[in-house]
Amino acid sequence: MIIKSKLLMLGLAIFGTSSLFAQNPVIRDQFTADPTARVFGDKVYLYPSHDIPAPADYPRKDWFCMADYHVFSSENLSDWTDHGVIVSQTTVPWANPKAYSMWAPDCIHKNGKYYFYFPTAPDSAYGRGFAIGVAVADNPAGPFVPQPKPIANVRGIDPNVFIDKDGQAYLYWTGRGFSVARLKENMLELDSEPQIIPNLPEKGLKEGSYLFERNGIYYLTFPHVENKTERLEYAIGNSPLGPFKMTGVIMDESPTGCWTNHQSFINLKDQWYLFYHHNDLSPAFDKNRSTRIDSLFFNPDGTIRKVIPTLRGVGNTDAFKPIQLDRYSRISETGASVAFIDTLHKFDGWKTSFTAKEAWIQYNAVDFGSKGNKKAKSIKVKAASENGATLQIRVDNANGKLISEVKIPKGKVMNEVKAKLTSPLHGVNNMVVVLKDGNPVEVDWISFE
Ligand code: FUB
Repeated sequence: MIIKSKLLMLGLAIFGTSSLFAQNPVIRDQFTADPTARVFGDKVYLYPSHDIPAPADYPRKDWFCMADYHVFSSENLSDWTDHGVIVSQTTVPWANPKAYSMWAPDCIHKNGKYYFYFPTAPDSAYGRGFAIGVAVADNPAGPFVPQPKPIANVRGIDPNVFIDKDGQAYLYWTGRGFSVARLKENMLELDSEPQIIPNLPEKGLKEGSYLFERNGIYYLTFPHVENKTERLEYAIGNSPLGPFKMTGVIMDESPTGCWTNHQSFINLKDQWYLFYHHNDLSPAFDKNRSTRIDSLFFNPDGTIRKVIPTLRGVGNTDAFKPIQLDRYSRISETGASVAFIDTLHKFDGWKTSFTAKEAWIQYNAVDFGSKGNKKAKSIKVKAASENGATLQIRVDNANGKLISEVKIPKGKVMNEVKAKLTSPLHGVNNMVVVLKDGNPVEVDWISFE
């Protein structure tokens, strides 16, 4: 959810943001693909590309369509401020203003400036295909000023910049395979001839290379089509220039069939996070994608543990705010499902439906606060049931301790219904909502008081 109100921002500042949490996808009022996340100061900045439905002057209705870039920032991974458009195809001096080809970008901080790297189709004076440009700002949210020309000697897409411990910056991009070159101190020009990175899979599309370092290991990560759609793979090396050795798969192909995926990595308060995209808000058209975040873990030998994509996302969810059950951790095999609240307005989000006796949905890591602080004494459920239904609220699993029974009265319209808890709850708990009888019920959210 995007929060812009100054009051809420003030609330975040006062109450601290030590807890990091998010449900997937993280931005729900527009499409955000190819997410590059960076930690600048005490905030995470998200530089995604911006999928839009094709406008009338763009004939390729079945292809990627991107006219500009926004930047978002967050202190807790959940509440994102949209700082608006930072670069647009109509304001980059060398760009074709009607190409709608502003593909995967990156941004990096050096010498007090922020450098935003982006690919797009250039004006005919610069030839065909894609070129890569830079826009420069004094602040991570801009304003960014595009350079008058694209970077010389670079053709391709998906720029990524890595700055090594000695301060040397490297630019990686996708053209014929992956290329890498040193950047000059000004971050605007190459300082070496581009080299193609060898020893990577030759069969199947590869794009979106992203390099990061941890404990002296350099991870070259990228989406690759091994079968039909992209999965996230990686190779490791002992320098930014390699040599790299193929090492494994970070994330399998999207279960929803999204053709692309695209990754970046941050370490925040000693936890690694993977940013990637699926097509959650556009199930029927996979060129309208949405940013997701899941936690990333390493094995003792430095290899990456495969990340299973979740709806639940990361961190603990506050028990005293609406909990979107549709971003569940587990769901019963039958009788429970998730659907858009309004199929014509997908940005309105989802609801859960229970249609069979004892169908359940489990939502993990709900934070009720520590003992002595706030305690949950009752539950509120926003739901509707045409014939009336009873929901049981349990902890741990579908057979776990019963803490409340909520009677949803007959009615077609969603209403808020309250019920007492059998005993006050505190700490972090996994919550399970179970349909006691078989009467269908739809739930928007649950929350505790
Ligand atoms: O978003 C357009 C292209 O799709 C990106 O540049 C690729 O990495 C892929 O995600």
